[in-house]
Amino acid sequence: MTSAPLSWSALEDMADFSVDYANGPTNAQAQLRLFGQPESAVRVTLYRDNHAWCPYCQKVWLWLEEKQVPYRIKKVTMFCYGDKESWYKRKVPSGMLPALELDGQMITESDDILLALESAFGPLVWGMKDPQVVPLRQLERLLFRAWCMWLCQPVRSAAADQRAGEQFVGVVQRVEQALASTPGPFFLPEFSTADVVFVPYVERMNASLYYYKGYSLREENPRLGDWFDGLESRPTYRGTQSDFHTHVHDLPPQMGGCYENDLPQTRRNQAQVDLGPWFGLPDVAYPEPETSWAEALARTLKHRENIMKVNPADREVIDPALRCALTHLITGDVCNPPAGSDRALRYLRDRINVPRDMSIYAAKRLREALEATAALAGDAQPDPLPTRHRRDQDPANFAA
Ligand SMILES: N[C@@H](CCC(=O)N[C@@H](CS)C(=O)NCC(=O)O)C(=O)O
Repeated sequence: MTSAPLSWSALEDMADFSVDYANGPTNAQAQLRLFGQPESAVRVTLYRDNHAWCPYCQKVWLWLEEKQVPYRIKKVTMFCYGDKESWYKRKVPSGMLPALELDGQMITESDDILLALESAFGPLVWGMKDPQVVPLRQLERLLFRAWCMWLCQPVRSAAADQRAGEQFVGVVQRVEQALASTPGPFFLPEFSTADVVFVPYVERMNASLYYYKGYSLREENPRLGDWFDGLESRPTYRGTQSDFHTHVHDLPPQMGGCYENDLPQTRRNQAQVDLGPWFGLPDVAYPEPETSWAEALARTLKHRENIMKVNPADREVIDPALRCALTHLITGDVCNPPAGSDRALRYLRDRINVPRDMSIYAAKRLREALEATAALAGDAQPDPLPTRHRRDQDPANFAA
């Protein structure tokens, strides 16, 4: 069915989605997490980056969620997308993230933060210095270095790229063996610190190698596949989980560059991550919740003024075009956007961030609706996303 775009207020009426930020499941929007306890129980403040791009922040965030330690969240800008807040530089002169305040004492360095949290609240089953965890932490660093050698060095030749890939896969085999040594999906018999330590970078490896090297870590390695499935059975992990599109475009400025090879598989993977279809990518495998359409709608409506303000198209174009895309998202009806709105809708498509803006399936639904609506107007693509910085994402432009 073809229909006219719904008004903002009609769309509001259909956005039936709400979250208990403080006591509900893990979410990226909360500024206070209580887990059913009174606010007076809060001893911890976590300083993490605005966009949930910082891997070391994810490690501490996931740990706090798993242990259900009540905490406050203060968000800080990373150098690659904006200016560091002066109040934060007074607390942490280097500006580095994450930082944590525990009973008024500031701690930096994610490993030191976890050690301090373990002293105050007990370990997450097996702690950072447990003799079973220490060699796994070393293995994680080995994997990290092999990943950097492959991804973050300019590709000198196809043979050199292949060798770096083989070296990485060699370390992955050791990770597979470590995972195979326990019956369940995790590194030790229960989900623990060891898993938390692997999560941030293995999630980023899965995304970046798929896109830049045509290599699917999650699909090629059965134990890691089970490990990802095990993570996704946990609402804590789901709340911090990002997607391929977000990571492959947030990593280059953070890592100082990500270098692609020119395998046909790489080209195919890049086309799917950038242009869709986004369903079927190996960045998520748990079943889609029924709420993803409503979540995508509600989250977009909440920020629609800023979304339209930063869009390169004029208000007269982006306003009806965005309403068309949201009408299509929530009703399934075809809604023709104004001429010239294809680039504007795809500009937004490229900037949906998971989990900052919404959860992984909601983002896929929104990207699909934006792309389907843009395609009715034409095939114009926006400029590619920048790779040296992401000032297009400067939170200052999105302030209320
Ligand atoms: N060894 C540190 C590394 C932390 C780190 O490298 N943080 C990066 C972000 S992932 C950072 O704060 N960079 C400054 C910035 O981007 O603003 C830790 O484990 O906490």
